[in-house]
Amino acid sequence: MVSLGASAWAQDALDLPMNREGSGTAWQPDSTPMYAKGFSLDGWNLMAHGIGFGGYDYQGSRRGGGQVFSTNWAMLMAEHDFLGGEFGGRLMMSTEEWTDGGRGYPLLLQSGEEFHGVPNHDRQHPHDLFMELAATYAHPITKDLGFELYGGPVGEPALGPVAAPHRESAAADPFAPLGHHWMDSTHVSFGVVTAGIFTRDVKLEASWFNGREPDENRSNFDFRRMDSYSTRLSYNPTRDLSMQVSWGYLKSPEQLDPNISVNRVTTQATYDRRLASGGNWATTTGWGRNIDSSGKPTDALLLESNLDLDGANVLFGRAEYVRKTGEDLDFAPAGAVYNVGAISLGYLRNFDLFNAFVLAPGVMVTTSFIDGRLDPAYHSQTPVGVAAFIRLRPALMDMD
Ligand SMILES: [Cu+2]
Repeated sequence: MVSLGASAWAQDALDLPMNREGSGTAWQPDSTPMYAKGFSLDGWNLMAHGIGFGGYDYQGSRRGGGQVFSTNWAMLMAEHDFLGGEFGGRLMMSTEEWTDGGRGYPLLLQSGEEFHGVPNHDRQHPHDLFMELAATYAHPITKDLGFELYGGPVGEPALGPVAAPHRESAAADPFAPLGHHWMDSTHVSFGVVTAGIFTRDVKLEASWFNGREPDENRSNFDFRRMDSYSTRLSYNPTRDLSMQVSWGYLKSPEQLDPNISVNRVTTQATYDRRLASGGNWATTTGWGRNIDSSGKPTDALLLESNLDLDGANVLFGRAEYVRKTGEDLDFAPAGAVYNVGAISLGYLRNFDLFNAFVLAPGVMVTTSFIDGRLDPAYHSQTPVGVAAFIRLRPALMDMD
C-alpha cells in the first residue's frame, strides 16, 4: 500500500484537480485544502476523510436548551480507471442519530424535517447513518469536454452549493446553517441519478431524484418514487473561485405536508485563498429561495468564512438572514412569515496528532435575531448561545 499526495488524484477526465470535488458532484475552488488520507492498492486510489465534533451546545432563550452533542461524518472514496474514464465509489456515514438523539441538537430558529409527527424546530435534525452510497463515472468526450454520471441509493442531486458539512468555509462550525432547508438540505436524498457535461471551468448537470426528506428513522433507506428534478450550472473561472446557480423541483418534500411541493432556486460563490503563512481563507456567500406550491416564497441569505491564519489559529464566523413561516417555527398564525437571523463568531486552535490527525478545541458564540412577533415563544429578541467543542479531522493532504 502506497501513501499518495493530492496530485495523484487528478481526475483522468480533463485532469481536473481532486480538490475541486466538494460534496456529491458540486464543485469548489481548486485551491481548497483537502484534509484526507490517500492510499493506492491494486490500481485503486482510496481516500478516507471526515470530520467529527464533540462538545457542549448551549442555545439561549426559552426555546433553546443545552446538551452534549457530536456532529460527524466519515467517508471512504475509491477510484479506478475504467474504459478510458474513471469510476468511483463512495460511502459516507454519520452517528448523529445516536450522538445527538432523534430530534438532533439544539439550534435556535432551525427548522426542517419532523420527529414523532411534529415539525422539528429550534433543533437541527441528525443526519442519516448512510449519508452517501453512490458511484461516479467520468469520461472525456474530446480534449476539452467530458461527461459525468453519478447516482446511487443515497446521494446528493445537483442542487445548491457544496453541502455545509463539507464546505471549508464552514469547517470549524459544528452546526448547520439556518438556511440549510433553503440551499443544501437535499444533500442526503434516497435515490439520485445525475448526468453532467463539463469543460475545465464550466459544468452543466441535471438530476432526477427522490425529493422527500429523510424520515425520523435515521438508520434505514427511505426509498420512494423519484419524482423530483434539478439542474445546476457551475463555473470555476480561477483556481480560487467557484460559483453555481441551480434550480430544483421538490415533489412533496415534507411527510407532514405531502400535498405541498417546492421550487428551490439557489446561487452561491465561494472564494478560497491559500495564505503565505501556511493558512487558508475560505468564504462562501449564498442565497436560496423556496417557493412552495401554496405560493409563499421565502428567502435565506448566508455569509460564512473560515480564516486559518497560519495552520494553527483559526477564526471563523457565519451570518444569516432567513424568512421563516409559522409552520417552520411551530408558531401561530402558521401562514405568517417572520424575519430571523444569527451571527456566529468562533475561534479554534489546531494541534497535530501523530502527523495523521488534527485535534482542535474551539469555542463559538452565537447571537440570534428574532422577529418581535415571536416574543411570546422565545421571550427574547437577541438571545446568545455558546458552544465549546473539540474537532478531529485528518491532517492536510500534502500537495507534493
Ligand atoms: Cu444536512
